[in-house]
Amino acid sequence: MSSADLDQTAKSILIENDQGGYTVPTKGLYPYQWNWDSVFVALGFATFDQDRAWREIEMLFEGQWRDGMVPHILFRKDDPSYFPGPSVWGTDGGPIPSSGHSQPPVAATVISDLVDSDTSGKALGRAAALFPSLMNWHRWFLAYRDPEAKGAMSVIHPWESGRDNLPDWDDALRAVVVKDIGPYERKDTSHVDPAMRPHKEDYDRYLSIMAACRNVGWDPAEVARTCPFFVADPGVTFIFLRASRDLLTLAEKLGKDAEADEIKGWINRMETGVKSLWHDGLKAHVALDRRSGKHTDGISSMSFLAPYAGIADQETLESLQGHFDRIAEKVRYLMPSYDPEHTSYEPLRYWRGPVWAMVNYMIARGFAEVGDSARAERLRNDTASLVEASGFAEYFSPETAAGAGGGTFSWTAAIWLTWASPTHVEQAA
Ligand code: 9WN
Repeated sequence: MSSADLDQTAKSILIENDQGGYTVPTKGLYPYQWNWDSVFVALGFATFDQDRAWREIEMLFEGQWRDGMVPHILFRKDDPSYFPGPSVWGTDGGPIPSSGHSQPPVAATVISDLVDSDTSGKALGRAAALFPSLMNWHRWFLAYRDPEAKGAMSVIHPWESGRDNLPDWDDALRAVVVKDIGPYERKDTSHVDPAMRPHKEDYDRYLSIMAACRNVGWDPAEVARTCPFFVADPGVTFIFLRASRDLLTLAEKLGKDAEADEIKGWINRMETGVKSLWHDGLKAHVALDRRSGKHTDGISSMSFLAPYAGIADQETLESLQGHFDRIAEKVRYLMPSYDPEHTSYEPLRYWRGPVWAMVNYMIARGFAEVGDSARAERLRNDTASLVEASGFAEYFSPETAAGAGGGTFSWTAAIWLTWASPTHVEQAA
């Protein structure tokens, strides 16, 4: 298929997955609105319909909880093809039935991008309307995912990281006692090959964490204090830090001086705190289990988001470039979600090895911003090759380019349109 045909297919996927203002990640497997999926999807819509791009994010924020949290799933209508649905979550924090935790906060960054690429003259007004909600969401992260102000964001559930079965969570997850879950029936493995999904032992613990949080009524302070899973994640930390910098730019554009000062304080806190995730042996940022105090021992794709977050001192940058080149010797397509030289690496099992288009986009953006255009281009070319080989899959084998997980996937289509498509590159040149 030519690039122009793929552009057309990508647009059709977004339009097909549109539910009237919000987009499902893919039909069947994920029939609801997911948080960070929607935000990346907005970038795709923005390439041909800016109004629709804003609508996607506005509809996401319609589900914001009273405490500021923006949930990871909004259950606008019940759909039996997904488990766990709203009744299992048992939440009551916001105006729309939802899950009980959040997802990586990419929204401020994408909103700032939409303002920069605006041709309608309406973007700054729409950003201004969302600005207080963005502030409250970021404050919520600081209060409840970094309650001791250590300057690194934790997740209370692997799903909150967006990287469900990443090997980084293995030890912390094994420490979760399986209880209060009863019998349950998974739906994901009826849509997708079970070999590409998490194991049952993982799901037992995903549900046990939910049960523990339900038992404290999803009260955010209680969740932070008692949740059996509480792990500082370099992915969410870097994305939050980057988003806070973009929120600062937005605050300045909107003349919000007090908020701008407040955000500068957050950035200082994160720039200092992120050092606690540095692993001296690996020379990269890794996860840190706050309950056990232990660092994990592997490099994930989001370790490469340091430059994206503005952490680009010489030691970090040179070390990441070294890891990048080492990994490029081991697999054909970058960036595998986990180090292919680690014993936990599995090329087709979800977040234990496969390549994800939107992660490549963020890593490449950071590398390009610090002047490493060669590695940024390598990521763009690999992403394009994966889509050309296997279409708009959920994720891809870094070894064979085989597409895996769900098909006709919204964020893969969106990332193609906004960044990976050779057509887009020609237009941008
Ligand atoms: C749980 C929708 C979501 C993504 C996540 C991805 C996967 C869900 C699941 O799908 O997670 O949130 O049921 O597996 O890991 O990043 O947002 O595409």
